This record gives sequence, C-alpha cells and structure tokens, in this order.
Amino acid sequence: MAENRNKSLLALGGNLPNDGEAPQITLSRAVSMLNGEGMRVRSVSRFFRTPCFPAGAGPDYVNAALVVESSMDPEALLQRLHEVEAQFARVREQRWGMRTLDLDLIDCGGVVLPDAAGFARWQGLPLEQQMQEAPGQLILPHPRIQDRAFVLVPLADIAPQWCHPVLGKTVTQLLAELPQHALAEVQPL
Ligand code: PH2
Ligand code: MG
Ligand code: MG
Repeated sequence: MAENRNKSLLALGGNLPNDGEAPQITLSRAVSMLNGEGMRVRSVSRFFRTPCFPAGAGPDYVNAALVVESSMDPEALLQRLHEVEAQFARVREQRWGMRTLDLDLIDCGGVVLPDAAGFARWQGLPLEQQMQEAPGQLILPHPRIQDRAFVLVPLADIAPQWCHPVLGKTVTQLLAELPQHALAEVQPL
C-alpha cells in the first residue's frame, strides 16, 4: 500500500433487507468488501439494533462502526463508500429515508472540511433545516456525531479515545453527554 496512510472512522447502518438478506448480513458483507485494495479494516465494532431516527420513520436499524486505514483522500474514500453502497442496492431518494446500506465517513485523519466555519454552520443547523438541506460538499468530521447514540455507542467499542477535532472531546466524553435513555435504546444484536 502507498505511504501516507490515514486512519479513518466509518459508521455503517441499514434498515431494509437486500435481496432477502437482513441488514446485519449486508453490513458484514460490506465490511469484507471495504477491506480491499487501498483500504484496510483495522477494527470492527459489535453490531447494534437501534430505533430509527426520526422516531417512527421506518424499521429499526442495525448500526456498527469501523476503523480503517487507507491512502485515499477524503473525497476518494467517500467515492469508494458510495460504490460499495451501490453494490448493495442502495438507492438515494429521500434524505434520511430507509436504506439497505449507509456508509458514512465520520472522520478522516482529523481533517476539518470544508473549513472551521463551514463545519460550524452544519453543526449548528436546526433539526428542521437538517431535514430539508443536504450539504453539497463533504463535511468532516460528520456534523451529527455528537447527537447520535447510534454512531457514538459503536464508536466507543473501537475508538473510545478518538478526539473530535473541533469539539475537543473524546467519544467517551461525548457519550457521557447524551441522555441515558438514548444510550439504553442502542442494544447489541
Ligand atoms: N441513519 C440515518 C437516519 N436515521 N437511524 C438510525 N437508528 N440509524 C441510522 O444509521 C440512521 C438513522 C441517515 O443516514
Ligand atoms: Mg447516515
Ligand atoms: Mg450516508
């Protein structure tokens, strides 16, 4: 593999069967597919059953997280994630709609994209606007990590000491700020 390998964090999710296979099977297959040329999977979290967000918008999800190492830049990595999603019949119709497979780039070597101001704008967006607007560019770290138990609980399995480059808090610290009921809803499969 080339030099300059970056450690990245990925979040995996799915709440629709693909070709008769349950989301946990899809997620396992996606992990194998990601572990290829240009990308090495270093750690895989447990798989968790999580209630759909927004509540009532669809079936429960299966969520997990990965540490990967790659020499790709963030855009190339995202492109690769989209290719793998497409292999599992992911269609992009509705924002936050039901899906067979969602692969989200959470962090890529601590870079902040597009820049601190652009990140801050997305991070501070009220919920109604988050539901209407999708960013046209890659925002890193993923602007919603700190709100989502279905991302933080799996991350705590594999990267509890990862420090958010803007908020300056570890996964463990971010988790401690979430309400107890949100954590209790995220159950290992
Ligand atoms: N992903 C979404 C929308 N809602 N809910 C859960 N529980 N898990 C997800 O991964 C998820 C979601 C958009 O990507
Ligand atoms: Mg997502
Ligand atoms: Mg996504």
